Amino acid sequence: MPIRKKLVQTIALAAGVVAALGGTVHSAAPKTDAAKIANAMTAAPPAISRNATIAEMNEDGTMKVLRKGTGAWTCVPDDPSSAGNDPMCLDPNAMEWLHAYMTKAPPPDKVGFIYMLQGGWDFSNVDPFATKPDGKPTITGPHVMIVGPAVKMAPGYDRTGNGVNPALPYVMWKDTPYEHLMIPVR
Ligand SMILES: [Cu+2]
Repeated sequence: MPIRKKLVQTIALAAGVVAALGGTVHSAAPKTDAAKIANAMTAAPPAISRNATIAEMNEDGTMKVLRKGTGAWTCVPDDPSSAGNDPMCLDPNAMEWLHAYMTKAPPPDKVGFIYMLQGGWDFSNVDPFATKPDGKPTITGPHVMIVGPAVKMAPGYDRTGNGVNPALPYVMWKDTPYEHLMIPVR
């Protein structure tokens, strides 16, 4: 998953980590509302993101709507505090899940679905609230996510945690309330 606390230290740290890994620093995070909307729309197929509401997530879990949509989906632009480009599009249940995560509340007992077709970048595969690395960051390519407590009942997915092969389907944040399936699509 995505969205971390937008701490200045985190940005500095992420930049340092990525530089240390030989990657490029994520300096292309969208700045204007128009750029944020365009970025958010790349998370899902156009048929979905075209009509989606585009909203930024504030640190306290509230939303700032950048564009009101007519469809059921919400797309969120890249989180500038993480090193990767990681916009996402969420169905209504997944929005409730994300809000629960942002406010550290128990997620609703619903199944939600999220597109992350630009991929994801996470400090930790085991700690939902990590703001610094506890190993190598988990860098996942284009994927979709299934979220909600029911995910615990889906057997057969890799629960390695840190060091997982993110090219294959796996469980992120296992044994936490925010455990979810990461399913690569390319
Ligand atoms: Cu993800």
